[in-house]
Amino acid sequence: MAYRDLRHFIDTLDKMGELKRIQAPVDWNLEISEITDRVSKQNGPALLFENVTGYKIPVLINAMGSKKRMLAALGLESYEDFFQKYFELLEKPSSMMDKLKLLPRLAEIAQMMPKTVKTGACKEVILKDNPSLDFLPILKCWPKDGGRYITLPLVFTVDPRSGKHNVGCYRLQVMDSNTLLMHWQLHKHGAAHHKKYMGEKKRMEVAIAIGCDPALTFSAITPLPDDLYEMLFAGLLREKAVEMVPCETVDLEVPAHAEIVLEGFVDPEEELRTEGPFGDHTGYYSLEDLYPAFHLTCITHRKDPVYHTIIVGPPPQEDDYMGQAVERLFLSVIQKQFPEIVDMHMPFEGIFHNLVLVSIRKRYAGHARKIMHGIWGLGQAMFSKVIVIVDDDVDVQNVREVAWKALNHIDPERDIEFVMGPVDVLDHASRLMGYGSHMGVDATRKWKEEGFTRPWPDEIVMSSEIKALVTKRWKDYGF
Ligand SMILES: Cc1cc2nc3c(=O)[nH]c(=O)nc-3n(C[C@H](O)[C@H](O)[C@H](O)COP(=O)(O)O)c2cc1C
Ligand SMILES: [Mn+2]
Repeated sequence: MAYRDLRHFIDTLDKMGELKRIQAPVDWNLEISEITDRVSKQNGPALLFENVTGYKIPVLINAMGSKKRMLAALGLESYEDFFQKYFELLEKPSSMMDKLKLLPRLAEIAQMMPKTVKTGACKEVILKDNPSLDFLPILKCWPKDGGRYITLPLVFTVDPRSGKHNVGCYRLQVMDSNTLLMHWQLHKHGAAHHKKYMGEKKRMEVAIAIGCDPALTFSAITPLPDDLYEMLFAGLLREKAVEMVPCETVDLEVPAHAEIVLEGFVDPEEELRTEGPFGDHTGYYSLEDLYPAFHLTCITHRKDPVYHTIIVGPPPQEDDYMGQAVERLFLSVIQKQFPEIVDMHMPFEGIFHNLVLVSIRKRYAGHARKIMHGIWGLGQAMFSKVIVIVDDDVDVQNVREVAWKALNHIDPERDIEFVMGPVDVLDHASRLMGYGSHMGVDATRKWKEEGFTRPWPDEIVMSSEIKALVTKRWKDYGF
């Protein structure tokens, strides 16, 4: 199912009883942030602040801040089966009939490709003369933040060589009424594009959409492979093409139903500027660093736009549910590569990739280590800081069970492996920014083929007859 736009999703949240409208006047400066943080720590609803002091535009926040709302945002009942219908298309059809059956499915998928339309609601107001960001209720999230940040933008860029499009969600620091800083980190596709423009000394056009169908916003945060266009992925999620409109002042397209669109450019000749600090999803401030400036050339928006934003900070928060959706959706994709993986879990406290718990069906000596290295080689999973591999009798969704069994099963000197590699730019402990160590823990049972010759003890389990008897007699005991 597809939402037409963000307000269609807001209406749906309202009908689900998952939206709280707040009419009391609130300040963009830290107040909305503190309210939202408290609400998200209490598993509270999505919030629509309708009266932000000094602004006419309402602020939507915490819209995807629970598993229920995140699933609703993607129009899914569960994450686990989502890719299955696409995998079927990749399997070799066994007969001519099977082949023929696939044709309509392929035609359906062709219908999900992004589609250019002439115009859309995002063009209701077009501001080209001295456009200014001043009408937007952009938040300052945390006390030591370097300024106000647009935290949930969809940033559209094009590779100057291949012409391929990308969308990433990269926070934008407001410098003044028409300048933003582009926080695309080193390993991200936006940064790769920027590097090419710098190399060729070419002006880099950028378009930013704020407030879209949440399937589009989610696609912008999803770690997709290079050159896989996020708007195509969004089309697959919503099973309907994303309608795109050409921008006014740059040669890019943006979602036709966006609430607000910012157009502009990055000048390759200009020096990078200091961005940050920013209270980040690690629960710490990310430090200052150098990022390029974006110069605004045009704003288009709806007549009565909604400003969609998010705060990140100590978990649990809204972005954890986005991370969980990525984990659950992409498990089946990872299992295509590594069918021996039974389950995978990144607990919220591990901020996505600091702790990855994986259970496997172990078939050969060294199998756990092969999986660790496989994960370190997969896209943004390269950031995985600590990977713990357990056998398939461990439920990785149960962190207590993992801790109990893994800690019993390891001989640390033998079972822990350190490797060097790229680390997340936000990792404040690594020896260098973006480069450091990773730890793999092989917490599987050790085999004689791995040099372990002592007997391995059985796990304690009561016999089923006695269990049944005690269950039956429970009341007799006086409990
Ligand atoms: C709320 C939120 C804010 C984010 N902010 C940034 C950011 O400022 N810079 C960044 O590089 N990635 C940020 N990310 C992660 C990227 O959106 C994510 O890595 C995405 O895959 C990037 O797209 P790309 O792979 O096309 O570069 C953020 C993610 C979320 C959920
Ligand atoms: Mn990308």
